[in-house]
Amino acid sequence: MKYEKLEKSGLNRREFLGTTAKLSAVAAAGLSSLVPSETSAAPFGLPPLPFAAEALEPVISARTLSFHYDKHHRGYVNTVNKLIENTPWAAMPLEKIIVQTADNPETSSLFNNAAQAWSHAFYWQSLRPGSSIISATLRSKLEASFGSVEACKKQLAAAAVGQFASGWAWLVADGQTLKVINTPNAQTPLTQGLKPLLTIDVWEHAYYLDYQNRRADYVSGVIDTLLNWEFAAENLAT
Ligand code: MN3
Repeated sequence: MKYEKLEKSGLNRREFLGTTAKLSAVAAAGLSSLVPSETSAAPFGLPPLPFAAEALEPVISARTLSFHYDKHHRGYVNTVNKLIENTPWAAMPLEKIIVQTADNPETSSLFNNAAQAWSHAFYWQSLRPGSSIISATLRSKLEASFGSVEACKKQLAAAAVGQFASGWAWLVADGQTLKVINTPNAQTPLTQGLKPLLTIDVWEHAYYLDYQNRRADYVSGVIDTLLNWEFAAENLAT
């Protein structure tokens, strides 16, 4: 997410300026960031949803979206805040916490919750109601990497449907090449030196109320009608 999105998300100017210094290292690394809360005791706030709860219907119901955002996403953010309280992690941006706690059994709980907090904020931005235009720059990158936009969508669907049990499907930039990958559980491309452009949550909580075991129907609905290609282009340009 970019700074203008922080402003739109309701931070006042003082809060916005306060976050800027904290985020500059993250921005320099070309990574997106959650919205840190400057006003509460806990460092990270739950970023506002970029759309109304019913905006993604009929592909994702308001009921699914409300549980997913208000219970699951909020739960991850709250747990991160509890785990980092009075520790050196409290001074770090979320991305740094994720990278520093990865692959260490002693910090697996913090890693899992921090990565899930980050990935959900990124997932909401990856979706949008209504039509989404693929920019000429992004389209040429997609065509160079996959052959066509349709071929990219097919790979994304295969990754999302094929991810065994819980996880995520991602469109990422690996240097100049775009790739589709999937990650299990809370794993994220951030720890693999890859730049995320879009993601699809394929944990059962993302679709089970609406689709039960029919993950493929949820995935095709998201890919065909909800992916935010403008967000992908912004991430690519960052
Ligand atoms: Mn989820």
